[in-house]
Amino acid sequence: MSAELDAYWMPFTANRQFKKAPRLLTSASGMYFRSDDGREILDGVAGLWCVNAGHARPRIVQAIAAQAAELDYAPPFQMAHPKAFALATEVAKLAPAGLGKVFFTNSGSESVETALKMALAYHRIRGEGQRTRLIGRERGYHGVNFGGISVGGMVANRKMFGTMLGGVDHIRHTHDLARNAFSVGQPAHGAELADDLERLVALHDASTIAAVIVEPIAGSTGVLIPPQGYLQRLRALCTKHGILLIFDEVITGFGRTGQPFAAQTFGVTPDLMTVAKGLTNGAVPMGAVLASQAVRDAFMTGPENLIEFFHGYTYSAHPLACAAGLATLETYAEEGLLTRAAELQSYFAEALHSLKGLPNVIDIRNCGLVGGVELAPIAGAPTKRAFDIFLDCWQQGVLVRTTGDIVALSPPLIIERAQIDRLVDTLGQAIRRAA
Ligand code: PXG
Ligand code: PLP
Repeated sequence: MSAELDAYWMPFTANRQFKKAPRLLTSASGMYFRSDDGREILDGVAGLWCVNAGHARPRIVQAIAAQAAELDYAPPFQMAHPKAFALATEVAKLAPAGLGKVFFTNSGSESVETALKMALAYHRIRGEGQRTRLIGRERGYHGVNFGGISVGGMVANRKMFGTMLGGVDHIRHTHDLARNAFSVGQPAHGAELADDLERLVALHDASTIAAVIVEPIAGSTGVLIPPQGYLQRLRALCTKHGILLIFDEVITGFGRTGQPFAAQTFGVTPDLMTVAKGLTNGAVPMGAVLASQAVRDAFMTGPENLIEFFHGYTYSAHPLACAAGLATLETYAEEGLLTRAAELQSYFAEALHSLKGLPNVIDIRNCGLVGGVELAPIAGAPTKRAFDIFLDCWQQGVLVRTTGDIVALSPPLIIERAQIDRLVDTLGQAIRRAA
């Protein structure tokens, strides 16, 4: 391993393997990265599900540069700067009706921790402090901090880290290849899986449960689209039992599903929503929790001179992030990007589902501009088939993402039809070669 690669301990990476054959990106513009060996790489995953408007968009670049010169930093506790209010107002305009109170963080993981704490404090303030349980879902991904891995349901993210948060439980996941393989859009079967919450209510009693957190579409765990009627049923059960419903829209937010948020696409409104990624087009780290009026108002009941919510980060509502966020939302609006996935979804679905019948393809899933292709693992070598396909695509100049033996696609929302064709063709060739 060369010495200059050694100091950097890379996240979620096979470090030793990577450093033997590094994949380095040195610049980016629009739909493309450039690699250190001068190749153009079509971005099939919006960086990491975040660069929804494409790379290095001039309005965003200029906004960040100007902000750094004008006001580089402002303390966010008992102080503020104008763009924090402006961005919160713009985010609230896009949000599902009633979710207009915006608390800023610096990542999806921080948004999740913030939402979980908000839920616990909300119940306590209202005199229901016995509601301390947090419910997640199997195969959920809610970032990597302790709250998020506790409610999360991916074993690799959990098994090394002890007992995590106490009092957490999980409802079943919705992945069902036997009934739903190769569904186009939302699968038909599985709404009844939401009733698994009744099992946990029967076990723990509703009066002990603070919140349920789910991703409307589970992204990291392999693009699991909610069965028809499932989210509606989960919403109804939470309402019935006085449990807050949290949607983790870190991946699905900002146009991925054809509406600004998946809550709007699926017609189900949670009490709290976590976002990040597309909020700033990935250009500056930022996340947020969107809270309902009722949740926010519950906090505004004590003496006015006291801090209502003992929570925040040094970099909450960072000026560079706010400037990037405002410019990002302007870019989305100017180009109609937050609904562009709805226009492209049938073309994208048709292209993706054309891979049905290729060797080892056992399922294909899609919604808006997110797609998943599930492969039969190589016996005795789980994840290898998908990783080989990822490497093959990289060599062919296309960036995809894998999780387990699932290939995920989530291109920037500016993608053109010909680029969808190239993305899917390259993936198809790689799948054939990996047979
Ligand atoms: N919640 C959800 C639903 C996410 O998808 C997070 C929280 C955490 O966000 P931060 O910003 O702390 O990473 C995420 C992040 C992948 C992949 O390829 C997905 C994420 C992160 C890294 C890789 O599936 N999602
Ligand atoms: N650790 C120490 C010692 C700190 O002083 C702080 C913040 O002041 C933190 C951690 C938290 O850092 P951040 O606010 O960037 O999350």
